[in-house]
Amino acid sequence: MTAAQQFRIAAIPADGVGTEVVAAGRAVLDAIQASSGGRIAFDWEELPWGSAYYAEHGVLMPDDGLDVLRGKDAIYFGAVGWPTVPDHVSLWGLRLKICQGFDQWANIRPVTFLPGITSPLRKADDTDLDWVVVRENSEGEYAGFGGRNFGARGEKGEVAVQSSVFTEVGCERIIRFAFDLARTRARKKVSSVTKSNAQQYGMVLWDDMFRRVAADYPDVETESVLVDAMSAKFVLHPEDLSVVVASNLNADILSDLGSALAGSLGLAASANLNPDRRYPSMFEPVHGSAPDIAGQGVCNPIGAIGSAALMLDHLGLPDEAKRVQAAIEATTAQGVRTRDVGGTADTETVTRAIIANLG
Ligand code: GGG
Repeated sequence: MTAAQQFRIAAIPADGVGTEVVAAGRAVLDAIQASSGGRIAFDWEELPWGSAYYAEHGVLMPDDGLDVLRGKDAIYFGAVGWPTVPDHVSLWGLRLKICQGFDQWANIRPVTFLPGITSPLRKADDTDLDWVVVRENSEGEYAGFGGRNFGARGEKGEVAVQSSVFTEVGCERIIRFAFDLARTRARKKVSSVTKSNAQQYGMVLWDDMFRRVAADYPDVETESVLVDAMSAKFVLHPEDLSVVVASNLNADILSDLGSALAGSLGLAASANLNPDRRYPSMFEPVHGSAPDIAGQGVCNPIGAIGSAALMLDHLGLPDEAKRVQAAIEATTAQGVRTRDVGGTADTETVTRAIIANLG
């Protein structure tokens, strides 16, 4: 018998429904391991980081947290954010610390239309919508440069400055990534999104880089669209989309719009990739911690389970990734759905159905 392939994975459920959906994803991965005939072994380390950890330690993760994660093959993340901690503190203290600390510069967010789920966009003759938002994940509006001056000029004198940073290297690598991805898809097209009429420095550099990189990919269709017009296009002409590449903030907003159009934010999976593979990549649902429904066992686990499929693919297990994605599709087609997508099933029922559908 050949030795099992071992994968060291850190689980960081973090806050709110993050704990519920990571448990669901782990149950699916346990089933993949169990059905592999000893071929695959996931070696988990679950880390208790997040807003509860902050209440005890004053930080979202320990100072040596990146060292703890460094030797892992992947990180499986839930969601961060809880009403007891200011949102910018929790985001910067955990998710962004990991994404930026490990140079996970490519955030892939597929917009997937699942069978049996009503979408405001789906028409009877139009069942094969799917596109991917590629989010620049290391700089742009999330560079973290700025400051606040607390009223140095007296009453109502406060000033806050937040600077975006666009670098030639940062723009080129994410745009090139988008073109390489487009070449693997049926529709070979990249739509670049900026607001470069108003953001006349950084986003004009982005547009310049887009034109330069596009010249290396004459077989790929291109378009440059302003973010406001792209929001309308998501709704009015989604059939014209394949790969959409945008800066950190614009892509974050567009991917939420895309997943809502596909039926629910709870469905959307994502991968934060360090494509150079010097550091571990991180896989997480697009959604946040949803304090309004946390702890009730009713959240949608599909975004997290889809993220587990992306992780399997990244780990070199494409057949297992396809099995998980097919099981998700079989489950929604059977009408086993949480309430955000019109069903009555709870998180556990959907998870069990996906496991049963692994085949
Ligand atoms: N699982 C994704 C997550 O936890 N998101 C929390 C959030 O507030 N994200 C904002 C962002 O990353 O831009």
